[in-house]
Amino acid sequence: MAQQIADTEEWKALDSHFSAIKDVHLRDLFEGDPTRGETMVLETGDLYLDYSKNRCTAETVELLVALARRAGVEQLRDAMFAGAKINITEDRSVLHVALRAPADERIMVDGVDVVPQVHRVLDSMGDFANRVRSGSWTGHTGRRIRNIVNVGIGGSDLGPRMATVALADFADRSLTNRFVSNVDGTDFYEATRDLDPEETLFIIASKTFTTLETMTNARTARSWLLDALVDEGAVAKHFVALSTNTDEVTKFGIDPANMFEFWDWVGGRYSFDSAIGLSVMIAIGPQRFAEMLAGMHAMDEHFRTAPIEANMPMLMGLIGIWYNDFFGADTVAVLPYSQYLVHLPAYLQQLDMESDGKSVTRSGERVGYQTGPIVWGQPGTNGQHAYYQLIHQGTKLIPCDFIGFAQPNQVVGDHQDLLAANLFAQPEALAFGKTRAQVEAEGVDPSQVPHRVFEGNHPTNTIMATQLTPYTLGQLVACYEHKVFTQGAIWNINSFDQWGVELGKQLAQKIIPELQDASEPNLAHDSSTNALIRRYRRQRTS
Ligand code: G6Q
Repeated sequence: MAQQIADTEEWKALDSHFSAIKDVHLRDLFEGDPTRGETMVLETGDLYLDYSKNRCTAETVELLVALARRAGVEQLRDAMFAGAKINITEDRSVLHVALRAPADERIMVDGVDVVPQVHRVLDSMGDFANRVRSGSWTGHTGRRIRNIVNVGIGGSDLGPRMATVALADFADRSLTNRFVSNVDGTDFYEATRDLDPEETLFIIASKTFTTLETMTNARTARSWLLDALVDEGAVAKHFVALSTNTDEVTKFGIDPANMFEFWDWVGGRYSFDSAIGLSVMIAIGPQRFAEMLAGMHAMDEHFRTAPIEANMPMLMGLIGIWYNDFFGADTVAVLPYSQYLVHLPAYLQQLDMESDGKSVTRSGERVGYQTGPIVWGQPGTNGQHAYYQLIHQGTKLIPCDFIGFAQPNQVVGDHQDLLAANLFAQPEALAFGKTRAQVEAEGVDPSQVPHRVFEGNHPTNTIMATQLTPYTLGQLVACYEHKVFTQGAIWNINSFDQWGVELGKQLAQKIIPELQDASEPNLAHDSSTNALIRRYRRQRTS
C-alpha cells in the first residue's frame, strides 16, 4: 500500500502537537496573546476572516501549512488552473475557474482555449436576459414574461436557488422566480399553481438532460403549458434549456437556438456561474452577474497566488482538517447572519459533502483517516433559539463558521445592530463560556450551578464583508469552493466525481415497474424492501 498522508512526518507532527494542545482553553490562548484577535485574521477583497477563536497557535498553523505542502496542494491547484484532467475517474478537467476568467485570459483544454467559449455563452445569456427583462421577449400570445421557473436538481438547482434569493435586493422585482427540483409532484404543483402560463418561462437546467427528476418535471411543465396554450409552437417561446447535451435537448423539443451551453469540465455543484445561472442573470441582470463573476475571479486569483499561510480558502481548509482529523469533529455548522443567505448552508452542504464524501484515495485505496465533514446550518439568529443549545452545552465539538455583514441591504429600524450584536456575541460565548466561579458569583442556587456553566472552548471562524453584494457573494462562494478543494487535496481524494449517487438511481429504475405493473411482480429484493413495496402497492390502490 502506498504511503498515505496520515503516515507522513507532517501528520505525525500534528498528532503530537494535538496531544500537547488539545486541552488548552481559548481563554488561555487569548490571555497568552492578547493581540491574536488582530493578528490571526486575513483580508482579501471585501472578505475579512477572523480565525483567532480557533484552538490553534502559530505553531499549529505552521504544522498545518507543512502538511499542505507535503500533500502537494499547491501543485494540484496549479494543475487545476492549467486545465489538467484532475477528475481522474471521469477523465475530465476541472475548470469552474474558467467560467469567471476575464476575456483576455487563456485556459487550454485539449489544446483549445476555453475562455472565448465562456464569453460567447455569457454574451448570449446576457442578450436573452435583457430581452426577458425589457419585455421584448414575449410569450406565445404576445404577453410579457413575468415568471421564471428553473427546473433542475442538485447542482442545477441549489446554486441558482441560493444566489437568486441571496441577491434578491438586486433583482427586478416585477419578475417572479420559482424553483422546481423534487420529483414529488407537489413541488411542481406549488411552484406553478398561481402562475399564468402565458407569462411563464421554464428554464430546464440539466447538464446531462437525462436526469429522471428534471425530465419528469420538464415533461409536466410542457403539458401544463400546452393544456393552456394548446399550440405546440408555444414551447419555443416558453422553454429554454441549459445543458451540455444538444441531442437530448433537441429530442425534448427545445430548439437548440434556445439552448445555453456549458461543458463537461464544469461539475454540477460548481456550475451556477455557468449557463446554469441563467435564472440568476435574468433576476439581477447581466451587469450584476458580471460583478458576481468578478468576485469569484478575485478569490480565484487570491487562491492561485497567496502563500498558504495567507491564503483564505487554504487556511480555512486546514483549520477544518485540524478539527476533522485530529479533534474528531464530525460536523461543521455554517451560520450566516443574513436572511438572504437562507439557502447558503444547503448549497455548501452539496458542495462539500458531494465533493469530499469519499473513502478511497485517488488511486483507489481505502483511506486511513476521516474525510469530508457533515455540513449543516441555518441563518442566525433563528438557530440561536433552537440548536445552538447543543453547540454551547452539548457533548459534541462543532466548529462553526459565522458569516455577517456590516451594512444591511435594507435599513429597517435598528435591526442591523441587533443582528450584528448577536453575530459577535455567539462566537464570544462559544469561545470563552462562563465558568463555575462566574455562575456562583451571580448568587445562583448551588443545585443550579452545573446547568448554567458554559465550558466554552468551542471554535469558530467569523467571516465579514461590508455588504452582501453580487461581488461579495462571488468571493464567498469561490472561497468555499477552494476550501473544499484544499481539503480534498490533503486527503488525496477525487473531489470532483460523485459515484455515490449512482446505486440508488439504478435501484429506483428497477423498482419503478414493480410499483406500476398491474400484475403482482416477482420481487427479488431483501425481505425489508420486498415488504415495503408490497405494502405500498396495497395502500396505493386501496
Ligand atoms: C453535482 C452532481 C449533481 C447534478 C444533478 C443534476 O455535482 O453531479 O447534483 O448536478 O444530479 O444533474 P443534471 O444537471 O445532469 O440534471
